[in-house]
Amino acid sequence: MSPSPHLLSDAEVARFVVNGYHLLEPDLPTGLNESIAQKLDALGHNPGDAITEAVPELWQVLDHPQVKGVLTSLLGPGYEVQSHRHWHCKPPGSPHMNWHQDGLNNRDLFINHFLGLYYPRTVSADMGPTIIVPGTQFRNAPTDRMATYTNIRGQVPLVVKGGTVAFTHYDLWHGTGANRSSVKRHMIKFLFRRTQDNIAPTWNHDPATLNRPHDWNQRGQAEDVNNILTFANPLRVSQSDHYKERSIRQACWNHLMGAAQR
Ligand SMILES: O=C(O)CCC(=O)C(=O)O
Repeated sequence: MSPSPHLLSDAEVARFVVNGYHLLEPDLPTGLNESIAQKLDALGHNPGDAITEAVPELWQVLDHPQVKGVLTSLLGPGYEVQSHRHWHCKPPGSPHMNWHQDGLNNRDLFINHFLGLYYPRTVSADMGPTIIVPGTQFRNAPTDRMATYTNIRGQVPLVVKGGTVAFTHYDLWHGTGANRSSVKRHMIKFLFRRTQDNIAPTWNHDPATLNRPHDWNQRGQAEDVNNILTFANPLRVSQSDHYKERSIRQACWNHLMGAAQR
């Protein structure tokens, strides 16, 4: 693919593989986020998949070049916006949601589908943010047990600016805080799917960044693929666990690079 200002870099793709999420603050037209939030405030019922008919302005988010850039980078240019979508409204006083993984417990070790969570209104810590656990996307856990876990090390509350889109791996562990504020927290969940295996990278790829030597000072903070895939350890797991994780990451990266086609 020829370089584009909206496609991700190698380091950003590698970080998605490792952490299972990527945050974007697209440069949306002035007033769009607030007008979407106000329309959602006024909705009397949840229209399910028809949320985009009730609030057609949501297409301006999905069609934004920066949003398309992330989707193209991670799923290829033929990605599909799936017909299922859902408005998650957390009104004031709503309780927390237990940890869970979406999907059917058949883990996808490659990046063949994922979610886009759009927050039209700024989410503060007391508004019931989505809480994700970076690095859990390749880890299966019994759903009933996971629901009893409490404060998981490494969790990240998505305390975000209005207009943020959080792209999250389908299997990332997540839940929410309680909404203790007096404001409705809105999130629209979209699903995206790959339709074709890559035959080459679909992001701004620079072959020169591959195979850099180990950087024992920067480790996972380094800005090249090799060091990110080798060292990053968002869950701070043990060394033997990390070895296993690394081989899954590498297979995922190779798949994105188009290795399956060669
Ligand atoms: O409302 C949220 O922030 C999270 C919703 C959720 O966990 C889900 O859609 O699976």
